[in-house]
Amino acid sequence: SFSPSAVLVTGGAGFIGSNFINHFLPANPGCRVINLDLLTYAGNLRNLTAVEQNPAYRFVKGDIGDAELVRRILAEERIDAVVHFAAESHVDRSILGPEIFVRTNVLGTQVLLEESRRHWKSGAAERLRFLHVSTDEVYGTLGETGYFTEETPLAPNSPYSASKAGSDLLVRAYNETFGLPVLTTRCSNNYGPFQFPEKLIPLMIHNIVAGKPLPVYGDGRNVRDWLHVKDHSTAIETVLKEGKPGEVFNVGGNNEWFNIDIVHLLCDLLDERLGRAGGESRGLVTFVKDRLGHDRRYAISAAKIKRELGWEPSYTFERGIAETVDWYLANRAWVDEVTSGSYRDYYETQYGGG
Ligand code: NAD
Ligand code: TDX
Repeated sequence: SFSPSAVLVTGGAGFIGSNFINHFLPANPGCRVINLDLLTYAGNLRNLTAVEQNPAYRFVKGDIGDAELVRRILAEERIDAVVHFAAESHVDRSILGPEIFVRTNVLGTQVLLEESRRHWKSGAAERLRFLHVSTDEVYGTLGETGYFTEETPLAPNSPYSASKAGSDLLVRAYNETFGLPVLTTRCSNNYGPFQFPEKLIPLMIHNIVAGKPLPVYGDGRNVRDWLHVKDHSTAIETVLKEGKPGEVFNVGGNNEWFNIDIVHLLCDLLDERLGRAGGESRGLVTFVKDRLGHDRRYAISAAKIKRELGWEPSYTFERGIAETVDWYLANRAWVDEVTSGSYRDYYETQYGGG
């Protein structure tokens, strides 16, 4: 098993990256974590107050596409593992403006790979591992049956997923061509604390609390598989330490839901907590124009990671979603902060006011 001594985490101020650092740092005493994040609209240092005083933690504000900066961090910090989260991550934004998705997700990943390869070749980190955090969306869409496996051909349908697939293929090529010890994880939809309220679950929680319309795309019968972000973090840690370089691991929760059922569940949980009459918030549901290229169903087989590495999710959805709702209710200040400013412009463009 591989135990790193200094991990470069990219995108560690975002939703999953911050949850990963908050989990990994206390769980791995003796290992330093350097968080490189550009602090785009999606990055928030308030996600990291639990670790900011930890002497084993350091934050660097910067772009993964800045080769010189990346080179300096890898050398100065004697990095022996890279865990790569940094990306543009929202499908709807990729439809409004694809260019930044290619720049960050494809070109940014290539710079990180190239600098990691040089660092590794220089002998500074013989046992370097590069873990690329990807998504089930690279496999495209499923009909009513079947599952994505690691052998499913890539067939991305949105600019977001196409840019992630591009990065996955570069990661693969750096392993095949240069032998760089890479690992790729492809996870299903995450939920949990610190998720930006542009994504389905926190957006709906936010709107229910505010009594605003709940915009459900199309017929609401698209299917997603939901995994608690802490379970994603333990999967990444497991793959980093135990995975065989060159391999891909799917990660999922075996927890498929129609979007409309998730929205109804959130309505009911919040009616209870806000002292509203049963069914009251469901009245806010509004079916709106479908997302362009909207993938119908994602479902992932996580059989390989379970079989080979023994990883399994620990949260039941019932517990995870209730805790998440309670977290958002207890952290109104966090939500207010991230939904001010540029978020308002995005919301206006995507949903037309409100
Ligand atoms: P997020 O949008 O919440 O966070 C992304 C982070 O990357 C932000 O902190 C942002 O500031 C940073 N970033 C963006 N561009 C950067 C750049 N050029 N240089 C440095 N930092 C930059 O995203 P997330 O939901 O936490 O997703 C993290 C990763 O996990 C992404 O690669 C995403 O594709 C993947 N993923 C997400 C999900 C999901 O359900 N959210 C599921 C599977 C995989
Ligand atoms: O307002 C909405 N109404 C709605 O019906 C929003 C924001 C979403 N939806 C639907 C679209 C999807 O079918 O809900 C589903 C989930 O949407 P998102 O939260 O935007 O997630 P998704 O498009 O499935 O992508 C997510 O999972 C895979 C992450 O954003 C990606 O980063 C990850 O790779």
